[in-house]
Amino acid sequence: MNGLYTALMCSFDEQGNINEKGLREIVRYNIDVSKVDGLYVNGSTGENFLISTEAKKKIFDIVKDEVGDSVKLIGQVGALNIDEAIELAQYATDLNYDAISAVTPFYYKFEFEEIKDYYNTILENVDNDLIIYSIPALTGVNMNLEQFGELFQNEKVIGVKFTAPDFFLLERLRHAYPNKLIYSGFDEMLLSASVLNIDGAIGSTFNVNGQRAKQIFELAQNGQIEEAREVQKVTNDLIAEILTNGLYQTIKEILKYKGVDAGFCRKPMKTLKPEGLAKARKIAEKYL
Ligand code: HMN
Repeated sequence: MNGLYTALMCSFDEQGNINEKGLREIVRYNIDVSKVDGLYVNGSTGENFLISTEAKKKIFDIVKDEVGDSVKLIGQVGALNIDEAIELAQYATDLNYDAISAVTPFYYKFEFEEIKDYYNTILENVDNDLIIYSIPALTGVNMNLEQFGELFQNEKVIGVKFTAPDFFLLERLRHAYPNKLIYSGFDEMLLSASVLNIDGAIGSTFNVNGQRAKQIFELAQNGQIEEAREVQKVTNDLIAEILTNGLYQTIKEILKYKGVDAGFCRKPMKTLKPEGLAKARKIAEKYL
């Protein structure tokens, strides 16, 4: 399960329906051009929290059908409705997803014991491994070293997607739990995380910048830090421009520039205006 995983985008039409042809093209681009090691399906980047349970299942189906066994698949199933999380976990498991992942429950201020119970309850109901999805900036859930350790006591919890700029905690986690998988979640910090000996990374910008991300990760693993820094510099120039123009919208426009029918984002996400579209095209021409 090591390596680079794209946090997969989904193509939607202007009404917000899944564009199956476009989704398959995004999958193919990631596998054939970016050559990533796996896909993280129905994460934030897949606009998972904006779509119905049926749509989530349909995306799991289409992606598995397109991928077969060619790369690893992690299915994100986390939901505030725990019954939905269990249903999706069982669904992805039946489709032979290699692992599931679940975001920490958010919105309500859950106590840690409640968060632990959420993970253990999902896992009592599904025969698969799970990767915790920790993204404090979006969920407000900050867990410390000991709390991660408590979650890791369940042997079906095989790792964490660590999307936080806390390198002290990341370093502590790495040394405390050498047998758990740690994936870095912020693409702009990939090199900094890689030197701490992470097992892989999961990122949205890998949809278009997967080749550079792989280089950064592999160069860092080989100790070629100076070379890795240069690739991270170009990557961060690209990410900075994407972030100021609209993250998911701009990635979709770059994919379209590469001939991939990436469609639109679902409301309430914005649609790019002509200036934003022009800017996205400039970014694509400059970096890809
Ligand atoms: C997912 O769940 O879709 C991703 O794994 C999330 C991933 O960590 C991305 N975070 C968000 O989009 C909030 C990053 O790739 C991020 O987009 C990137 O580092 C730019 O900031």
